[in-house]
Amino acid sequence: MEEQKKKVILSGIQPTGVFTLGNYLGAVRNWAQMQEDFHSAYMIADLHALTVRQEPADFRKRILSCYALLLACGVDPDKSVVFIQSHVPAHSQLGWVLACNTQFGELSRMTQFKDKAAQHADNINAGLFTYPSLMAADILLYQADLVPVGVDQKQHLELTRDVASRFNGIYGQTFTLPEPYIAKEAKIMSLADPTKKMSKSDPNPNGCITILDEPGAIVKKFKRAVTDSEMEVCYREGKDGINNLMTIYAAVTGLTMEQIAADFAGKGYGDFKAAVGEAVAEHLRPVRERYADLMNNKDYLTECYRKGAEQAANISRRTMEKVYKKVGLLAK
Ligand code: ATP
Ligand code: LTN
Repeated sequence: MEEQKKKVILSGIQPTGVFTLGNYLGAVRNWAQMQEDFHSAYMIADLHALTVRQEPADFRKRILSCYALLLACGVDPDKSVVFIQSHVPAHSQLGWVLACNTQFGELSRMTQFKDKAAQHADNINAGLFTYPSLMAADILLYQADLVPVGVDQKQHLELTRDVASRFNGIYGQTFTLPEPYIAKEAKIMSLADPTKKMSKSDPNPNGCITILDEPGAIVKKFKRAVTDSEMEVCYREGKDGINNLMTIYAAVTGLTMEQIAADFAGKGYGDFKAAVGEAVAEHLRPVRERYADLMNNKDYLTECYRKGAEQAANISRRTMEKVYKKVGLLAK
């Protein structure tokens, strides 16, 4: 691909816990693949995670370990700008300007806000409500063309486009309108309840595979996965549990749904679940090993996130200066 034709991508993940198999297959794995063909920037969305109460000492450690997880998943600081959101003040600065250009009614419709408000009824803070304006700032600062995310973030992307095009309409062309890039594995479901998304913050540990789980634990969780009362391994409406396991198996082996159905024809769910568990454990082994190496080399991690912050600040400065000027703030 010619250098000047490369599109720009940006995405982020909150340091709210160890990444799940859902985060990995639905988002982070694709980030590593996409960095070859795009100008890419990836960030740890630590400011977003503050919308939920965090224990400070724990949180500080988790931000670093999530940064290491990104690299362990194949995101390469020599190919992408890999940074921590709070290290680049332009995110907060543009977040404020965009919050002043986002309507109360628009934010009230966000399903992530409604879900999180229900989960944390004792802390429905203003940041949780204005979260999408900050996310819009993350994306628009880099003039991103594409944003690789799981399907649960599609609504935030639509809001980002609405805010950007309204801003462009009022102040003149300022922001590129970003498109969501949604993977096939856009929604990996909980193993304990296949009607619910697999999530870092699921209180039921059996529902969720983290990318650092030991092979034995992975195999055990898949053995316990909720399925149905039939016996046929095939992808069909109504078979939520089996559909989810087939999606996961296809994602880690590269097989098609037809090949999987043929391979397991006449075999029971027990064999299939064991095969999925083993394939996932094997697939994640190098990620876990790379993570352990990186956590033994904190100086390298520090060097990487400092370099990332500097690169991100340089790219975002141009947009920020343009925005302050367009809205009529007085230059220093
Ligand atoms: P939390 O439990 O803290 O809300 P989360 O597990 O939903 O977190 P995020 O940090 O909100 O994860 O999401 C990071 C990325 O992973 C996003 O692009 C999101 O769309 C994607 N993602 C999250 N869960 C899944 C899933 N189950 N399947 C596919 N993609 C997912
Ligand atoms: N809101 C996202 C995390 C996130 C993000 C972003 C994703 C913060 N800023 C910018 C894409 C682009 C989430 O909860 N998964």
